[in-house]
Amino acid sequence: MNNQQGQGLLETLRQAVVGGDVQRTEQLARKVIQEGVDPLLALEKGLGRGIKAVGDAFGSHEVFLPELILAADAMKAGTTILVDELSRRGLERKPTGTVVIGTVAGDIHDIGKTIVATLLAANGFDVHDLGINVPPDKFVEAVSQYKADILGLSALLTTTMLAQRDVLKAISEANLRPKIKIMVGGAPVTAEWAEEIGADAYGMNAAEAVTKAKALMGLKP
Ligand code: B12
Repeated sequence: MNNQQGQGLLETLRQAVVGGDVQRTEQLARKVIQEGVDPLLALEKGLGRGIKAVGDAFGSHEVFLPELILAADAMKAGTTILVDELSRRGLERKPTGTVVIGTVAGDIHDIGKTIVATLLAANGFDVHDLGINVPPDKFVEAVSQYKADILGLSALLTTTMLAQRDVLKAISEANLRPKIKIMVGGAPVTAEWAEEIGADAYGMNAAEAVTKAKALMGLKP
């Protein structure tokens, strides 16, 4: 498949998510793998662009919650196929570090967090994904249990960004702060916010999350 056909496939993938068409999104995600298009590119430039367009339309009241839910279902279905492929490709690597990751309390968005977790695993990290709506004490427990090197906190709502700060506080109170590097992300999160709450790194997307995680481990990108 040449570059132009690849771009065309990414555009059809974007449209399938916008249309909330689960079956078509799954078919196209399989086609991405068969045709040798980079799954990460398809996640970000195909599925990701689609869901962001619907999110923006939802924000400006051009579409309503049922359409957003359908688009999210299509996005998740396509993500599962591409993420499985990324995991399969990363299987033979040696662990480069241990990561605990989750979406903070009050927040149920998990598509971006799951992509980050998968890409970290595909890059050799041993990843423990705690899921969504995770309270601070669960993060503390998991960091000790798995002797994690890095803690990743995802938040997609401006209100739940505050819960990232609560987790940092709980980690300090449990005297774990010197042992762990903390990385934050999610659409409303910025590098300035990361600095304000005393996190060690901010990742804008899954690729940057991997680069930053490697840097936190003292490894080359
Ligand atoms: C899909 C979606 C949903 C789905 C979630 C499905 C799921 N399983 O995740 C559903 C329909 C359930 C949903 C529900 C709601 N949603 Co919603 N949702 C979205 C939407 C459209 C896309 C999010 C997404 O998946 N993006 C695609 C992924 C790939 O991108 P990402 O999440 O940003 O992740 C990337 C980076 O941020 C980064 N990253 C993410 N996590 C981490 C973690 C680390 C450690 C690092 C380093 C990096 C990193 O890497 C990822 C990969 O590149 C956004 C719009 C938007 N523009 O973000 C609204 C949005 C986030 N939702 C919004 C709202 C308001 C809600 C609801 C409150 C709606 C309601 N009235 O009920 C509920 C919230 C429920 C709750 N308590 O959490 C608002 C938030 C407004 C705000 N600023 O607070 C947004 C911005 C829509 C809008 N424009 O109004 N939502």
